[in-house]
Amino acid sequence: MERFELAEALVRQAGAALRQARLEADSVRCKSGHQDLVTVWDRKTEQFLRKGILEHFPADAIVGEEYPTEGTASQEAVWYIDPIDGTTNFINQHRNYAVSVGCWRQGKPLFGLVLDVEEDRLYHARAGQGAWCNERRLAASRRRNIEELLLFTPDVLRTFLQPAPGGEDLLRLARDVRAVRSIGSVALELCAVAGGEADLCVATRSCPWDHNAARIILQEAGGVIAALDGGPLPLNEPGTVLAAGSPEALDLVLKRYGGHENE
Ligand code: 2AM
Ligand code: CA
Repeated sequence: MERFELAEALVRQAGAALRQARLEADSVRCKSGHQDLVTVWDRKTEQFLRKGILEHFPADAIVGEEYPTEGTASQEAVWYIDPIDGTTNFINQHRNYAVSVGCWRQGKPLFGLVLDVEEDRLYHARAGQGAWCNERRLAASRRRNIEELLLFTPDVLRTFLQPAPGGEDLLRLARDVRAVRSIGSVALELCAVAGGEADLCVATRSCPWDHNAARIILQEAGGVIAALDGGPLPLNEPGTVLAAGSPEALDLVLKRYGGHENE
């Protein structure tokens, strides 16, 4: 079995189990605080994905949210997995959460899969082959007028009121765009940009397992993703992610609101 096929089978199985999952009060734990949560299902699902991947591809490396990295970046393929992206939604809403699996080889994208579990929508892309939501081809937005853009962010409070260095002008951006919306899952937010439902996304403190699958989908849909200063988004470090439907829209935002003012 190829890596992509394996990944799709594992993600769909993980999604089916999560749809059936019912949380007991004692299966939720705080990590760094009461707004940073993990459940037994995050752990179980990540174990399931890791086991399935390593059974078929024992020499691959795995970077996931809940367990230490297995292998090193020099290995043939590196998998970035988030068993539940949007854990808070999983707990409180039982919707708007995703299983996210991205695979890279020597720093180059192979494929990304993001399953919107409750909607049973699989966003998927293989490098060079376009981006899809189930069987529907995705195309990112071409809008370029700031006042027409819809800005998605998974964390309204921190993004605008406690901005990361260089993000001090994001509140002005939020006032200038058509509206700000929040799903609460970095992966689903980036897929919304890939599908043209959002024009921009800014996510502070995003981790490699949050965005490395969806960024492949976004790029295959014609969108762009960068660090907040406009530089390339690192593959293996957390940071603020800025995504747009087109290079022109990203440039516009960076010029007018970026940490490194070009005007
Ligand atoms: P998670 O559900 O996998 O933790 C919502 O805040 C979005 O930000 C989610 O995609 C969430 O991913 C992500 N996120 C990652 N690290 C976070 C942190 N330390 N605190 C809050 N959200 C975090
Ligand atoms: Ca997670």
